[in-house]
Amino acid sequence: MTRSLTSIPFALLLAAPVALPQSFGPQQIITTAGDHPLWVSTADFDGDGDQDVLSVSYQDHTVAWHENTDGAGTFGPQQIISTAAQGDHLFRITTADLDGDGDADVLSSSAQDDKVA
Ligand SMILES: [Ca+2]
Ligand SMILES: [Ca+2]
Ligand SMILES: [Ca+2]
Repeated sequence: MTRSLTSIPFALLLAAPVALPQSFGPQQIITTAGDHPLWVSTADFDGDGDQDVLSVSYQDHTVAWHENTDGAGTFGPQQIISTAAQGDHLFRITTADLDGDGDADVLSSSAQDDKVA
């Protein structure tokens, strides 16, 4: 019997134990403050060791974050970082420490003003 090498990993994948799906609790609403929130990300924005939530809202061109106030998923009110994107085409955000100072910085892209900021 001839087997191609490409079929072996697939057979091993099928034989591997299958992890049971994680169960989740009920939906927890963090905010309804943004007008058409389009993208979210997480980072520790205040440096206290827990993950905070970053969001971008399409219609009000707002980048904002919510502090994880207890480290267990309770979030504070919207804290606006920027509304500088022109028009209503603010699309994506991500975070990284761009200046090497140890804190999370925010990157955004907005289509109408052709800007990455
Ligand atoms: Ca934090
Ligand atoms: Ca916190
Ligand atoms: Ca930084």
